[in-house]
Amino acid sequence: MNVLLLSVDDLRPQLNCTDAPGTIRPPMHTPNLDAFSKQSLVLLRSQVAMATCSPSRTAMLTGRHVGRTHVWDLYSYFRNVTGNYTTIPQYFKEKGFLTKGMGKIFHPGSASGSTTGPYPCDICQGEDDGNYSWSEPYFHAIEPLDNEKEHSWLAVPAEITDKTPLQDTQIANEAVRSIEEFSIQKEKQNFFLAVGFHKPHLPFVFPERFLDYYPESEIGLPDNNYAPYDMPKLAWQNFGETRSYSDIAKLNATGAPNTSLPDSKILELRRAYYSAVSYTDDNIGQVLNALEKHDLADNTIVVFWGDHGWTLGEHSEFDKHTNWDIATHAPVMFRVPGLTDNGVRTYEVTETVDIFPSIIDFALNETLESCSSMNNNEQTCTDGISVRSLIEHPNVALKTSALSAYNRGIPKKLLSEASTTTEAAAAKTPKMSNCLLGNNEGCAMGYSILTHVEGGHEVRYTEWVHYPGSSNDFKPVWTTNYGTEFYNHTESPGENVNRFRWIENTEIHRMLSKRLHDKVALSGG
Ligand SMILES: [Ca+2]
Repeated sequence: MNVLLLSVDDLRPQLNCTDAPGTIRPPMHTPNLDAFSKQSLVLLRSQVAMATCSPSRTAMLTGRHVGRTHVWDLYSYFRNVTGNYTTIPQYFKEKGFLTKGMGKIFHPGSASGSTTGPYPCDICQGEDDGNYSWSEPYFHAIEPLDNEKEHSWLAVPAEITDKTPLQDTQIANEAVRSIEEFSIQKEKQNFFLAVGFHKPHLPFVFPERFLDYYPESEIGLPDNNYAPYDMPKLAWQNFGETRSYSDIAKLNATGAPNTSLPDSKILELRRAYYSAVSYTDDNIGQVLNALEKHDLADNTIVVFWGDHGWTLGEHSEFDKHTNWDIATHAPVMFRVPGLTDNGVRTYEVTETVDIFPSIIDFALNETLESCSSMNNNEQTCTDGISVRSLIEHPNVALKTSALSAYNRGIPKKLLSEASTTTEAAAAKTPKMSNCLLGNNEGCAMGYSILTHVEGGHEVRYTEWVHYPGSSNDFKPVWTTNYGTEFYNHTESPGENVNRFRWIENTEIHRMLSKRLHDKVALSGG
């Protein structure tokens, strides 16, 4: 079996094929993903390890939670700061597969081992994890439009895209070319192809024609354009990334809770984001069609995943960077020829660290060892588990809970400020997060689980606690609590009211707290 991994950046957990019919207004136009879902195992409650690019991608690609990778930012490279862990493409490369990557799979720059720029590292082989993961040259497409931080979205007319295809169009074209090449190679080596699309990440740049699917009059405002009632302060993120674009900056939004953006801007952003999603769906359709055209669909496992969700005004946020469901939940689908042909949908909780063990189970019939709770030195192991059983038993729980984490308050430190030589040696880069070094203050960490309680209710339970980093062996201090959240999704699927005070010091509080602490201990701390 071959493997095709399709990755999408900042994809909200709302597609026409992942939500109940009629619940998304206007309906998302995602015909290619809709058709794909009908032949796939659709994980409808999959949770990312951390709702931001590099930590989420590093966790997925190594099969480990952030408590084990120690990647909580956009610049730390796991091989440099923590361990020389095996990645999914590396695993296949070492099995003799052709492994080729393109677009955004790892986070670019120093976070994936760049050898240029201000943060060199001894173990780095170049960005995108270099030769560790890939047997073939990596492909990057250049965005032809210089729109950096100028406008949060751009609908590009056909007369421009016809002459200079957008970045993701170039990636789709290269994927199609690669599939053709793989299909005619004499050696018939199996392949692992990873195709990472940049959209719908900001800025929302897409061919203009995709606006036609979303008439302005049909775009609606979110029904919860306010912060969750009684949330802890640390739960909030001030959507600085969105506010950094000049069209948003001139609105002078503060990013404070419940201040949001003007309604007209929210509608505009929603329409542009939806159009960017449909553009990505169209690109994915071209790649999937190439598999069909070259008779590879029947012997290629296709994995589709988004690295985390995104808020388009829900909670008055325009961001990922939180522990709320709309950020921690992202679509994941597995199309496994012969196993998922009729389509399976499951609402059982799963995690993106399950992707690694699942792919090698489906493609190689191999089992990935669980990582030890005692040490963090194993090169090849996982905090996840194969999702295979959900194909036959989509209503039988795979695991008790899914874990996400988010850190707050990590002032960056220069290497010269690292407090001990050990820390300086571990750093190897000029800036390291306080979560990693833990000198003096450490950071705050929000640990969040999605789980079920008596009566079948799905709930989210989150504790924000002190995390001293290396000075406490990378374990949290549960007794230093900065706030707790509890949302019952039966009562409030949008997580609009923090009901923690209702359960505080009850049996359910003790049960959920123990469940969270046990899960974190099993996931590296
Ligand atoms: Ca992302």
